[in-house]
Amino acid sequence: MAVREILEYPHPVLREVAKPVPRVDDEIRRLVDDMAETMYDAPGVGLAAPQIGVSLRVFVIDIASEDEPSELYVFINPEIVTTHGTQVWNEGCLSFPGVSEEIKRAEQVTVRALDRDGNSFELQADGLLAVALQHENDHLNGVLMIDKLSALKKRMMGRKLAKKQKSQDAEA
Ligand code: GNR
Ligand code: NI
Repeated sequence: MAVREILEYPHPVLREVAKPVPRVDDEIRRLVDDMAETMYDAPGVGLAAPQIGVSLRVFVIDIASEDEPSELYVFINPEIVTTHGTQVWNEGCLSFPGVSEEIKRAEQVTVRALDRDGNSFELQADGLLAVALQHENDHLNGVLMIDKLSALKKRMMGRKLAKKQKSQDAEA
């Protein structure tokens, strides 16, 4: 297992539509293990394969808080099959370090996917788990949280990111 580098916006891999996993084999299980380790190291509540430069339809989620035992969910070739309602959550993204914005999403989702052993399962989620599922599923389609913002918030975030880039360039 290894902690992998997390790609940041505007890395072009983050904009690709990820490809389905043809077969859940040991190589995919190694990828999943690296993703889990990278997510826990960050730390984050989820991580999608494109964020470590792998354009495959895989993500991991663990929404357990620090005082709870960890509960890792693995999603391979996920499909959101139903959604209900709306909710707003203050979201962050490891590919946009230091920024967070309120984003509107479905309140409840049902997702179907393959697990680490290649077995199909279905999960119904609400609250933060539903938010994380939709956030990670977006990553597989090259959709980023900045795309979900109003024009005004998008401009503000664009300015924030440009300012950060400028100070990083000054450091380098
Ligand atoms: O760590 C993360 N926190 C988070 C908080 C609210 C809504 C979504 C997320 S996902 C994010 C990790 C990440 O960037 N996953 O792609
Ligand atoms: Ni993200």
